[in-house]
Amino acid sequence: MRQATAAIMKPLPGNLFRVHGENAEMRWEAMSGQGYHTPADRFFVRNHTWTPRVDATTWRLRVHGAGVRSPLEYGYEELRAMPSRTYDAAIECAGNGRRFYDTQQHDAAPGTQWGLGGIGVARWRGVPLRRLLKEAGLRPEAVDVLATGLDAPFEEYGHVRRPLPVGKAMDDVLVAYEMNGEPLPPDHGYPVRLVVPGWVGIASIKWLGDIEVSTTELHTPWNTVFYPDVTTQPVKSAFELGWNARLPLAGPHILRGRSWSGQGRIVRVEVGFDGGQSWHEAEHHGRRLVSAWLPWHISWAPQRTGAYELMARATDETGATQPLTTPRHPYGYHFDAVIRHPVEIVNAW
Ligand SMILES: Nc1nc2c(c(=O)[nH]1)N[C@H]1C(S)=C(S)[C@@H](COP(=O)(O)O)O[C@H]1N2
Ligand SMILES: [Mo]
Repeated sequence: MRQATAAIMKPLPGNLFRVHGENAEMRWEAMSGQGYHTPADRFFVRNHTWTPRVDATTWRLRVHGAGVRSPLEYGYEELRAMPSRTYDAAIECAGNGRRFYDTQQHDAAPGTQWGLGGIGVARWRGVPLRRLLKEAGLRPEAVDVLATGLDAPFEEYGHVRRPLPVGKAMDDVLVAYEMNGEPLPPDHGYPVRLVVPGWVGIASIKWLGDIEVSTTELHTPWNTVFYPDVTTQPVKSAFELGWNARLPLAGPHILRGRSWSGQGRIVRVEVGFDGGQSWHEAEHHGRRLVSAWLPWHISWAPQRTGAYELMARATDETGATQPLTTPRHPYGYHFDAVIRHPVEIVNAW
């Protein structure tokens, strides 16, 4: 048996990550003092099996199926030589925040007990999937675009693979080979992965090996047994603070955080310091126009020592806002309720 953390190649220092089996969650305090993007050394990893070693010099990407007129194959250098697009996008696991079904709503959902660290935002560069589909002669009858990973088969279900509706595939999906200006790291899909903005992380297939375009709806375990009926991500917010962080009474403190939604830009963030009895509007800075995440900050001058629950609630441009409790979900996906983040105010360090 491989050791659980042997599923991931990069170092997983305890101050940056919490390891759950084959997966590693980012600790939110690791974003404190960072810029807009999540550096690769602290970007969460979600692996069904383990990170494969793929040789880019022999790697080929096939685009084929009944939905295209002329099947095509691309090598790594060919892809890199094509006109590229670069943009900021979040990748977030559908199960991000699952632990709070248990700890906040006393209704535990089975599966990896992610806190809020199953998300990261990177600057991705690659070729629009639209371009490859057009080059292969996309037919008007095309329905689904099935991306398959080159990682080892998962249990009896085979290679990780999930169909995307052709409408999304032709919209803003990237066939990405760069993350934050560097070739993709092995754990994040080297040499090439999909990046599917706004959608659940499973859509962003890593170690991309094959793209099949169908003229009928496709079914794989990854849209039937796992992750059925989930597409866009709801609104969420996090503080760039450790869980149970200790802060000195001498303030005021500038509390920082980020909010995001798969449905549109964040337009408002409110913060509560007293368990949600009153709300104060946070200030946004930079990047308002990007639909990845919105950094914000707010000043807080606590008047007494002791335990507090910090809360942050965001609203996106569609009007979707974070509720105080979220309906039970059979798979524990999409926990979008406001998180009660415990901190302790102390007299001295
Ligand atoms: N081939 C392959 N692609 C995959 C996965 C996987 O295990 N194998 N995991 C998916 C899931 S569930 C998520 S949330 C994201 C995580 O991307 P990351 O590990 O780069 O953060 O990759 C997706 N793509
Ligand atoms: Mo995921």
